Amino acid sequence: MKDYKELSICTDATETIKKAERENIELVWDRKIAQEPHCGFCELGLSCRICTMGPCRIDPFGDGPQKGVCGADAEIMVARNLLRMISAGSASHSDHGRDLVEVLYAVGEGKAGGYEIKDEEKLKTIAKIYNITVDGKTTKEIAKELALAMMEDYGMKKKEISFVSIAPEKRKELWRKLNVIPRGIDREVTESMHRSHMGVDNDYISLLLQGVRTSLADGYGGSMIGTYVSDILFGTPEPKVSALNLGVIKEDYVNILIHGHNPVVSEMIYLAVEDKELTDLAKSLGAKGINLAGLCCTGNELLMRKGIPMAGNHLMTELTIVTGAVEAMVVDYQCIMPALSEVAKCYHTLMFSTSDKAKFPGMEHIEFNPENARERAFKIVKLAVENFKNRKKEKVYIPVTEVKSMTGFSVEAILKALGGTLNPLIDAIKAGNIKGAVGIVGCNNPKIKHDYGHVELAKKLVANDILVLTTGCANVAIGKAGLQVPEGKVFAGEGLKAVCNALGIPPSLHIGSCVDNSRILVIASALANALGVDISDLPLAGSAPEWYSEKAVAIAFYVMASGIYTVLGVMPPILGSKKITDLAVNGLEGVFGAKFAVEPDPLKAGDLIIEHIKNKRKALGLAS
Ligand code: BF8
Repeated sequence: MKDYKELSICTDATETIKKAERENIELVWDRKIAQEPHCGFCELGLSCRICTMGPCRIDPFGDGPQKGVCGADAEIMVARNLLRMISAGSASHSDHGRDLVEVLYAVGEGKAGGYEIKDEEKLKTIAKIYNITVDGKTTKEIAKELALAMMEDYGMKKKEISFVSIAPEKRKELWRKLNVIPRGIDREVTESMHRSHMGVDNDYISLLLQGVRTSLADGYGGSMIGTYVSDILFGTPEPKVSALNLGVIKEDYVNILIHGHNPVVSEMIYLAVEDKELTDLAKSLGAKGINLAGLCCTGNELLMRKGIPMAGNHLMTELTIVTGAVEAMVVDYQCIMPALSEVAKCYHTLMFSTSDKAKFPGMEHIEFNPENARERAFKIVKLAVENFKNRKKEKVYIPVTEVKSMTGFSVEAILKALGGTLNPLIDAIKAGNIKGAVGIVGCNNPKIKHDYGHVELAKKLVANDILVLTTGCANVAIGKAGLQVPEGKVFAGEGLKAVCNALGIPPSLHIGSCVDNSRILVIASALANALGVDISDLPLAGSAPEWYSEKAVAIAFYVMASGIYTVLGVMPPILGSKKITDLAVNGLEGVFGAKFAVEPDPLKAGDLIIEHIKNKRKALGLAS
C-alpha cells in the first residue's frame, strides 16, 4: 500500500492512485521506486557517455578517477552535460514553433485546409517587428512573408534574431558585450551539440555562455515565435472562466483528451468535437454529447483560447485513463509518457499519435499535416465516439467535481484589464500594494509531492502581496487550489487583495503554456522600458518548484539571463562541479544581475523570493 498523502496534495490524484493500485495498474510513482537509488554520478553531472572511449565517471569523493578517458575534468563534464540539456529543451520549444510557422506559411499559400488567420491585428504588429511593410498587402501575403522571415530566424543569415529587439537597451548591450545574442535558433542548438562533442569546447565558462545563447534562442526565438504564431492563427487569449481537475471528465459523455503541446492538432480536434453530425452520432449511441478536455500544454493552449477545461497536469496524465471514462486520448508531442498506452490497454481508451516526430508503441498513428488536419481530426473523433459502446460502466470512477478557474491572461488581456497601459500596475508596485511579481512555471516530478511545491509557494507569495503569473503544469496546480478565480483574493495580502478587487482579477494569473513563458519576457521588458531601467532592477522572480524537463532548464537559463532571479525546486545535475555550482548560485549575479537558487521546500523558497523582492524594491527607492 502506498502512502497516498505523500504522493499528491490533490484528492483526484490520491483517489485515482488507489483505484490504480486495486486494479494493478503500474504508475509513474511505481516506476520511480523501481529506479531507486538513482545513479549518484548522473545526479551530480559526473557521468559522460558522449563518446565510446567511455562511458566515464568522475569520483566525487576524490578516491577514484578525476578525469574521463579524454581528460575531461568535473567542470568540463558538468558543463557539457548541462549545455546538452539546454539545447534539447531549446530544440523542443523551437521545433514546436517551427511547426506553427509552417502552418502560417501554408495559410499564406492558401493550402492549409481548416486553418486561417484569427488575429489580423497581431499578424500586422508582428510583421512590423520583422520590418515587413503591411500596407497594400493581403492578409495571406503578409502571412507568407512573415513565415519566410521567421524561417530566417531559424537559419544562419542573421547576426541577431528578430525578437531580441523587444529587450531593454541595457540588457541588449550586456548580451552584446558577452556575445550571447542568438544569431539563429537552429544555429545555436547545432553549435551547442558541436561544442560539446569530444575535443571541441573545453572551457566551462565558454560552454556555459553558449548555453545562455542557446536558451535565449529559445526564449526570444522558438518559444516567442510559438506564442505569437499561435495567437495569430488561433486568436490572442482573453480572460474567461473554465474548469480544472478530473471532474471535467463527464460520465455521461464521450470523453476525448488532448495531450502534448502543439495547438495545430488540438484546435482541429476542437472543431471536430463541435460538429453536429458527430454529436448526433454520440447521442445515438447513448451519450449526452462529446466532451473535450486538455492535459499539459496543449491543454493550456485550448484552455487559454477556447476555455476548454483541463483534466490535469503532467502527473495526472496516466490517472485520467484510470477513471475508465476516456474514450480516446490524442497526443502530439513532448511530455507524453510512453507508459500511457500500457495504462490504456487495461481500459477501453483508444490512443492516437498524430506527429511524424512522436510515435509510440501501442498507439494508432494518424498523421496530421496542414492539408489533411481537418479530415484526420474528424476521423479520430468519430472513432472515439464509436468507442463509447466499449466502455465498462463498472470501471468508471470520477472521484471529484470540477473546480472553476480563470484563464486567458495574455499580455494584451492584462493591458486591457489595466485600462490600456501598464501605469496602474506600476503605480500599484510603487505604492507597495503589489510588492512584485513572480512567474511560477514548469512541471511535476514524482520526486516531489504532486502540486505541493506549486501551491504552497503560490499561497506564500500572494499572502505577501506578490502577484503570481503561471504557465504550464503549475497553472493546473495553482488553479485547482482556488487561487485563479477572483474569489482567490482570500489568499492574498491586503494590498494585492485591493488590486484584485479594483480590477476583478485573481491574485494568480494564468498566462499560458510553457512556450508562453515568452509572455513573461514581454511583460518584464515592457515594465523595464516604462521605468527606464533594466529587467534585473525590477522586483521580479521566477520559480520552477517541481521541474523535470530539459525544456525547464532552457527556460531557467533564459529567464536568469534576462535578469530575473530564478529559484528551482529540483537540483539540476551540476553539484559535481564546485566551480559551476558556485557560479550558478553566486557568480552569475555579477554578470547577468540575476542568479539561481535551489530550494525544494516551497516555504523556504518563498522566503528567498520575498527577501529578493524587498532588496530590489529598496534599490529602486521603494518602500518595502
Ligand atoms: O511544456 S510544464 S511537464 S507539459 S515541460 Fe511538460 Fe513541464 Fe508540464 Fe508543457 Ni512545460
